[in-house]
Amino acid sequence: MAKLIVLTLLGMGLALFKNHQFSYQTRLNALREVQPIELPNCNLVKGIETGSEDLEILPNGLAFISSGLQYPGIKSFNPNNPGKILLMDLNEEDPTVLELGITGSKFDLSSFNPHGISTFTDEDNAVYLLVVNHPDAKSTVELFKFQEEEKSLLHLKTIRHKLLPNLNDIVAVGPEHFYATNDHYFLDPYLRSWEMYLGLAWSYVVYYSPSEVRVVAEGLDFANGINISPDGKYVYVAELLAHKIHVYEKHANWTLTPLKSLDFNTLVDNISVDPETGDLWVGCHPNGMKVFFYDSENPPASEVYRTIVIMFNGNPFCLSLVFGY
Ligand SMILES: *[C@@H]1O[C@H](CO)[C@@H](O)[C@H](O)[C@H]1NC(C)=O
Ligand SMILES: *[C@@H]1O[C@H](CO)[C@@H](O)[C@H](O)[C@H]1NC(C)=O
Ligand SMILES: [Ca+2]
Ligand SMILES: [Ca+2]
Repeated sequence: MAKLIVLTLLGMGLALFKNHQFSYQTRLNALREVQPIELPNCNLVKGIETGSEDLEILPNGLAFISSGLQYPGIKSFNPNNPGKILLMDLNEEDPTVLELGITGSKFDLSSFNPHGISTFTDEDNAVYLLVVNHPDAKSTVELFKFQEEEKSLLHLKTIRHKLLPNLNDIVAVGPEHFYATNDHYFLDPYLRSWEMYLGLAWSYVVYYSPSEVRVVAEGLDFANGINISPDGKYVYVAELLAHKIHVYEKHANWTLTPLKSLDFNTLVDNISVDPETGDLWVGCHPNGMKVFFYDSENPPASEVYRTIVIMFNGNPFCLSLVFGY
């Protein structure tokens, strides 16, 4: 009898494990393969050998690029050097990148590890760049003022908070006000890997301002890119391992209510919003297994989706279509 029970429990355990293994593969989209596509108007921008994690374009055509991220579990092309913020002028015929100098006495350049970025322009046309930073595996938001003449960033402030433990991306809604995604719940590397492996979906979104900080969305399986519609009414959050983009309605008190979700067959990462049409341009990883288990012989691909946003009775009704690989 005892043997039968042991055997049954073992069988149940194994079935659960196989089931879990299957859902883990599904979450990573491990079986997806893509073929390269020729894009005639696509040019390699030289001078960004250390990767580009996020990109933000100002209305005047100046683009900020965050480069050199070191992130636990992801292959780094820049293991021994600090990261940087690059500037690119898209008005130029053949745009090149320039590394922005950073000024401000209190900022530690040697541990700079920039991740998601966002800009905010105030009524005096001062441009603020908010940067998720991971100095020594911690999470902070660095607030800079862009000095266009000097082509530099003046460091104003470092923001830390217990509700901002595992930041990935931010979207600024004021000079010191933003929504941010935490891609994990746990800080401890061991607990973080179990959290991801088990698919606990404890990742969440926070609203931060100097006077108020609160969780505005939760229950996400690796919250990643975040952005806002041009009219400021909707917030978009990419849920990497559920292959979804969630559309939230933003209220005057900064809380969010879920409106709808879009399904993709890819791991959705950073989201850019077209300032004129409101369409979403989404940077994605077709196969997460290849991202988390990097092999230079069989490198992970990436792809871009354009999601056309159509308003219907005042609500965003979305249609998603693939743009290219
Ligand atoms: C989006 O993020 C991924 C990595 O997380 C990166 O490979 C890609 O270049 C980023 N895309 C943009 C447009 O920032
Ligand atoms: C925020 O505003 C929304 C919509 O008006 C309301 O439903 C919600 O209860 C408010 N929440 C808080 C915490 O004030
Ligand atoms: Ca961003
Ligand atoms: Ca990201």
